[in-house]
Amino acid sequence: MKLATRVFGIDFQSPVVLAAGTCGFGMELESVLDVDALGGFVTKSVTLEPRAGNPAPRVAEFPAGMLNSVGLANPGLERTRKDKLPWLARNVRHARVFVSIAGHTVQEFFALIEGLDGDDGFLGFEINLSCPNDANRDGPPFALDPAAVSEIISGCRSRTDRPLLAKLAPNDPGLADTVRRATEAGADGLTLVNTLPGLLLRADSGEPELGAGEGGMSGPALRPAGLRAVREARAHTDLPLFGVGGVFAPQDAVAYARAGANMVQMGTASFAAPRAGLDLADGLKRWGRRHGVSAWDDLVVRKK
Ligand code: RRO
Repeated sequence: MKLATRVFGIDFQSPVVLAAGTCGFGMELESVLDVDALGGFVTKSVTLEPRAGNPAPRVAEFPAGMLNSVGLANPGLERTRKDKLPWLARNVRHARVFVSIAGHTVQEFFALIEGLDGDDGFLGFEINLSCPNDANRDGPPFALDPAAVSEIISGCRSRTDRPLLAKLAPNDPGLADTVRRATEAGADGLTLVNTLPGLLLRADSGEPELGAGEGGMSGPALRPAGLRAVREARAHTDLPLFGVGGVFAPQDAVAYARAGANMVQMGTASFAAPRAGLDLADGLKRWGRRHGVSAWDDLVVRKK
């Protein structure tokens, strides 16, 4: 099966992208996998200031997946520019890199775009509107505030010509409206979905398993939420969609394509096994051979 695909006018060598937060800035995986062989990857979300992150433990497993509250640990804008982007510019030729950005205010998103846009080493931005673990923000993530979605995406759009992905939430009761707003505000693609808010408690003490208390759930249990969100989004937009949530095996990626995803992002699976993204691409080729499908693009369901 031919995996190469073209979205928003850009060629990707495969539809498999590593999700934000699971591959650092690429260089952290250098010794375990050739990141340049991936379709692409999304960096850890970058904030204006460096963030140490939330108290340990930041990750807890359960039989159907994982709960995390990393708390946006990242080097901040200036160190990202100085220490991370130059490595990407030198080492990544074929994989498409998206820098994830996360503001605590609308204005911070704009400052991040302005601070990063002139640098080399990446293709586009993923606007993280849906982090469930931001202790510095009162209230729900921006993705659940329709006016904020419009304001952030249109403000980012006016500040960069690079591709912009908007990363949306799985627990959005107004997803159709959010998708419409992100589309009208000038996003080039949508990433669906971020993790789902959750809580794991110790039976003996009743204490949360994570140091921060609540977290975001990912892994196989998130797949139905991701598929539902992608299919609903596909009914309301022609934009390229990046499906994420429980992508482990080739059939998971194919299910996302059938829901309307042009690309898939892998998160929890590659957290556990860093090579999982490359293995998934190999598995997709075999899947196509077995099922008589000659191109990934033939699987992707378009808007009716
Ligand atoms: O850093 C995190 O705790 C985190 C982020 Br920014 C996000 O977008 N999604 C998530 O599950 N964790």
